[in-house]
Amino acid sequence: MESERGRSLASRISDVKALVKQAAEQAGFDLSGIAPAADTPDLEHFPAWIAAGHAGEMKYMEARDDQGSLKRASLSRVAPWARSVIVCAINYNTDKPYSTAVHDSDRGWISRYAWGREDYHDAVLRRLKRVEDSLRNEMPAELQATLTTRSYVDTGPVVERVFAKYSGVGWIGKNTCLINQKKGSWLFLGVILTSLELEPDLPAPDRCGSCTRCIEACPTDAILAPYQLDSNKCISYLTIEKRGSIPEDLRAGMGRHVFGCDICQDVCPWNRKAPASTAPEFEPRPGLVNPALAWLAEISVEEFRETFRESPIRRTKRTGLRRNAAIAMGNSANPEFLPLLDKLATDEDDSVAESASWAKARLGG
Ligand code: B12
Ligand code: SF4
Ligand code: SF4
Repeated sequence: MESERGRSLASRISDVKALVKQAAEQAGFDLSGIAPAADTPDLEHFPAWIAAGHAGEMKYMEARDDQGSLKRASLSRVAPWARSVIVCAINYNTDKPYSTAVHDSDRGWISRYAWGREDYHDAVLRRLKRVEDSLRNEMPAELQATLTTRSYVDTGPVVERVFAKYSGVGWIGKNTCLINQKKGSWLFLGVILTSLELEPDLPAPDRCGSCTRCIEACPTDAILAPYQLDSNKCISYLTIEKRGSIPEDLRAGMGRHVFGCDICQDVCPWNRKAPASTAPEFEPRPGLVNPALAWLAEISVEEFRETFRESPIRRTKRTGLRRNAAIAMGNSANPEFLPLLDKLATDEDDSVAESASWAKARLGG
């Protein structure tokens, strides 16, 4: 009798796995999978990455528990109750050309993840909550009583790509991005930690092979070796996360990037046939794909607040965006920016003024 009950519970849990996948699809995710909430060899690289200083000024990456161990290096430190990780991924690709494909020197480059109307954190979390709700509402009552779940998009102490790999959603490429064989790497990830012991999917095999395009294409040599990225050199970090001045030796390599960078994904052969997203939130907003640099450099406090109210671009703040626009003007080879840079060189914001002086000198002004 006891084993009969046990078997029935096991089969119910396997039904829950099917339920999860169905709920993820209904919530609008393109891919989903289940990973064990276990420590894996990939996570062993994390402490070395932190110790090498590759997180730069992103101090939240270094959060530690009471014993002084890095929280992100093991789920057992932050969620000892977790048994499985439900990984969901949504495509944010659009049919617009690469951000760097515009040759108009007046315009800057914003990476494609930030072209949409809504911040992806909100768009993905809302969908994860729907999956969580489906789990709660539709799973057998005896499982519900002990169910614990927690959803994260970026902000939790979880190295999401590692769990995405072990959930079969994709492999971690040499550019460190999570790539799916059919959808490419223009994917946002979200994870639901759960106390349910669900049968894991198989990890996705690495399909990078002998390719090294991303490493060669990176303008600032931020990919130190396959699978190893130094944030301090990455344009995405410099334009979004770095506060104050950007080191001078990296500015020329930034080109006209003003927010994020897509180059190591643009060159990836697995993105050649990447489909466009159907999620309305990620539809490009007019003006954001290749914004006018002069507009960004002179944007007022009110216009910044209004324009980027729900956009991930908020994160760099008005100061960061104007600083980035000044550097991009310096890299534009367009002397028409000189009068504007003259004005910006006396800006009340130090990092904007200093970047504008650098840009003037670079344009020969
Ligand atoms: C911090 C962070 C950044 C930092 C650092 C990036 C990085 N590579 O770590 C910066 C600001 C640079 C950044 C940039 C971008 N990010 Co980001 N970022 C994060 C965040 C919050 C944490 C990542 C992390 O834990 N890094 C720690 C390092 C150690 O992890 P890792 O590089 O992935 O390393 C793994 C392997 O490479 C390998 N490894 C590491 N060292 C070594 C050494 C050896 C010898 C070997 C063999 C392997 C190996 O094991 C590691 C795991 O331990 C995640 C969200 C999350 N909570 O996970 C989003 C996240 C990774 N970012 C995301 C995105 C979209 C981007 C950008 C594309 C945005 C843009 N267009 O500008 C770029 C991509 C740049 C790139 N090539 O990675 C997505 C990625 C989706 C995807 N398909 O991969 C995520 C998952 C956010 C999300 N929820 O969707 N990001
Ligand atoms: S996002 Fe840009 S700067 Fe960062 S590793 Fe990729 S190509 Fe290099
Ligand atoms: S460009 Fe090549 S090496 Fe880099 S992630 Fe794509 S397949 Fe892998």
